[in-house]
Formats: sequence, structure tokens, C-alpha cells
Amino acid sequence: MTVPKSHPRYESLMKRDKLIDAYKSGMVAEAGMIAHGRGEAFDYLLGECTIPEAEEAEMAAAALLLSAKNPVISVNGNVAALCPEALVELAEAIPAKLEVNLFYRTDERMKKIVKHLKDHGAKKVLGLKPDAHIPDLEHARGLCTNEGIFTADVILVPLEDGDRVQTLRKMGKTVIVIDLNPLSRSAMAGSVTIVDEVTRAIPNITELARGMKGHPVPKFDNAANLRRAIDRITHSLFEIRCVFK
Ligand code: PTJ
Repeated sequence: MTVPKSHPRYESLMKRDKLIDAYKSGMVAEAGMIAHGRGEAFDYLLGECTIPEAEEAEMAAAALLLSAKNPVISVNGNVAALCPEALVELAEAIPAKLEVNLFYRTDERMKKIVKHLKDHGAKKVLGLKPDAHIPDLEHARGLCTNEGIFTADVILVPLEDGDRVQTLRKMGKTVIVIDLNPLSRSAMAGSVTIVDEVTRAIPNITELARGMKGHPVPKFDNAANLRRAIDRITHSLFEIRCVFK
């Protein structure tokens, strides 16, 4: 079925199509479809746009990535499927390393995602040959490379599932999270949490980074920023409720 561009949910339906295709080709995990649905629900409440709190976080993220000695972008199945070109552009603009790191790790998925990133312009993608392990992380996300995630000082983790963020923070790293759910464990554990849809957030960070080289890292209070994002959702629910009074 072809969806006309005039359809009010065109963008959203196109993203779903990308994920369905990537699921069928073995890049996206089954659970990735469920994760996307949860993200969509939060995006709906945010008005499907980049809120001012996200803009502020994206600016902090760009400055932190630019100031890092070893910045790394961690890539999972959903993110690779949704915005491969944007990931490669961000990695080049900083410059930062790309490393595939999966929760539902299989050799087959790892290879497919690395190839997909390379097909979209990535020159080098880490992750296929892990030679380090994040301490105390017993699942597959613990597997990483010494050149990349293990020695990264600033790491960007879009669509994460919580415990790795906490462990990476304990290792002393600055962790930038992208998650539409401001209540998630990852969101709360991040150093900087961007409450925005990943296909908007990544190009925004790239554009900001291009104009920010040499700028100092702005002050950023993650807990206060998350509280404001949650207030915005509460307010938007209240407004919707008023329509039905
Ligand atoms: O590819 P793998 O094997 O590493 O698995 C990836 C998933 C996403 C399946 C895995 O990390 C997972 O289960 O994640 P969670 O715990 O469901 O968390 C994903 C979070 O990302 C949720 O809080 C969603 O609200 C949020 N999210 C989903 N889609 C988007 C999003 N945030 C930003 N942009 C999105 N497109």
C-alpha cells in the first residue's frame, strides 16, 4: 500500500515502514517494534516536535561530544534502521566513532547492522570483534571494544535500556541519552538526556555541533530539564482534557 504524502500521519507511517522492513531483514529485534510503539506514545504527548528542553539538551550534547577525547556513538538495531545517514553525518561532524552494541546480540544482526551503516557511508564501524567487557553487566550489552565504548569519555546512547547507562556512569563516563520517555531508567541515569525522537535529535546535534566548534560546554542540569519535560507532558494532557469538557 502506498501512503500519500498528504496523510496526516505520513512521517509516522514511514518510520513504521522502515522498522518493519528492517525487522524483516533481521536488523531490528522483535522487541524493537514494541520499544518503538512506546516511543510513539510519548512523542504524541510531546506534539511530535523538538521541545525547548530537548533543544537545550541537544546543545549540551553537541558541546560535550566536541570537547571529548574519545567520543563514541553506540548504535542498536532501531537506530540503525531509522537514521543510518544521520548517524554517519554526526560521526563525521564531531568526529566520533560508531560502535554497534546490541541487547539482543547475534552475530548475524551485528554483521547486518555494520553493513547497513557502511552502505550509508560509514568508513569504520566498531563492535564486531569485542575485546573488552563493561564490568558487572552480565548481558550482551556488556560486550564492547577497547578502542570504542570501553575507553570512551563521552558516549551517546540512543534508545537504551537503563542498566548500561548506570554502569557507564559508574565507570566515570559522560553519558548522553536519547529517549522519548523522560520517566525511563536511562533518562534518569543519563548525564544529559534528550527527550526527543531520534530521527530529529541526531540531525539537530549535528547541525549544532557544526556551529559550535571551540565553544565551552554550557551548564546543564539534567534533573531540572527532565522535570520541565514531564511538566510539559502533564500540561499537554491537561489541555487535551479541556477539549472534552
Ligand atoms: O537492537 P537491540 O538488540 O540493542 O535492542 C534495542 C531495543 C530498543 C529493543 C532495546 O534497547 C530495548 O528493549 O529498549 P527499551 O527498554 O524498550 O527502551 C527503549 C526506549 O526508547 C523507550 O523508553 C522508548 O520510549 C524510547 N524510544 C523508542 N523509540 C524511540 C525512542 N526514543 C527516541 N526516538 C525513538 N524513535
